[in-house]
Amino acid sequence: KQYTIAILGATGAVGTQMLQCLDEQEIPVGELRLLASARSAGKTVEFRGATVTIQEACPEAFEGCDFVLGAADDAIAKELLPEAVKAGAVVVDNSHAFRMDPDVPLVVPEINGADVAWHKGIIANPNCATIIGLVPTWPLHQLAGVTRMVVSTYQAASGAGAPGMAELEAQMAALGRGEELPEPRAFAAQLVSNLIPQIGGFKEEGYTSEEMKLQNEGRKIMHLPELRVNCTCVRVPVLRSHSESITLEFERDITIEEALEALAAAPGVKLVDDREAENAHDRFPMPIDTSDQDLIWVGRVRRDISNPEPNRGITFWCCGDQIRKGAATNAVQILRLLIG
Ligand code: 2RA
Repeated sequence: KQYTIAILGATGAVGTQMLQCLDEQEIPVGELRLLASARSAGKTVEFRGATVTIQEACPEAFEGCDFVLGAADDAIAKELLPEAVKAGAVVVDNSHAFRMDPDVPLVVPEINGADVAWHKGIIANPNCATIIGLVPTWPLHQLAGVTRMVVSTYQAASGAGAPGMAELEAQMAALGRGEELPEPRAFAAQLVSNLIPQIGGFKEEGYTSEEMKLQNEGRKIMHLPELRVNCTCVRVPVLRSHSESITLEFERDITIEEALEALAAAPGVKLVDDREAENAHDRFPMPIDTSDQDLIWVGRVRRDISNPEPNRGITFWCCGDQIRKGAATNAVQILRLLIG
């Protein structure tokens, strides 16, 4: 069977990556509709040897669609995706608009793929930092029951969208040539050789919206309503991979050997943890290793020596591509679950 599939927000970093993932994951596409703003309408994109013309996004564009991949911002998602459901399409949305809706499954296929069964038209793709942190957390939870997570994230400029990446590249190039950073100190100018400990707006108790997502989405995805999470999200001058330092607390004993064995076998994970290795690339994961591929690389796995119980805490480091597994790849993997 071939499907009529639309991408809403087809020209952004995530929408463009979704197109590539449809091909990579061999999704049977009969008709492809690329929907974007009026500004992009009329431009063409190649897909599997055919030229596809970008159309302006509007409710009528969903007529006859089997599936819609949402890669637009929250406001456009809220406005248009319910129209897609009304037109009979099943939606996989990457925005934050529907993630916490009780009628909307929030899915990481390696963790709770079965939740797609109760969708009512929309399935939400989790936040990139949530996906990247939970893929390696899940196998350890299955072993020993996670009760608490303390996380620090080091998030790439790509999370701020394609303009953020382009700006950072330009600023880095300018620095490389020893030029002055141009004023005004735009997003990237503030970022080069700097760190910004704020992503999203400030919410309760001084945490940002990005930091609360890991707790709120983590509880929903892992079906752990009591999970306790303390997260600090930081923007760093890296192009497209997020990194995270994660300390987990468990309700049952887990040794390092058990943790390493579980991570080595975990779906979606690549374990890179050899302190004796010749070079850093084999010693631990780094963003330059994980960009433009779909696995979450995990390393620096060690017992949490600050936990009063000798085998109830594990700390590790992980890196993953924010645009791929953090967004587009995960969404198309959900689509694959729906198609079978
Ligand atoms: C960020 N997770 O990294 C947010 C949105 N992609 O900026």
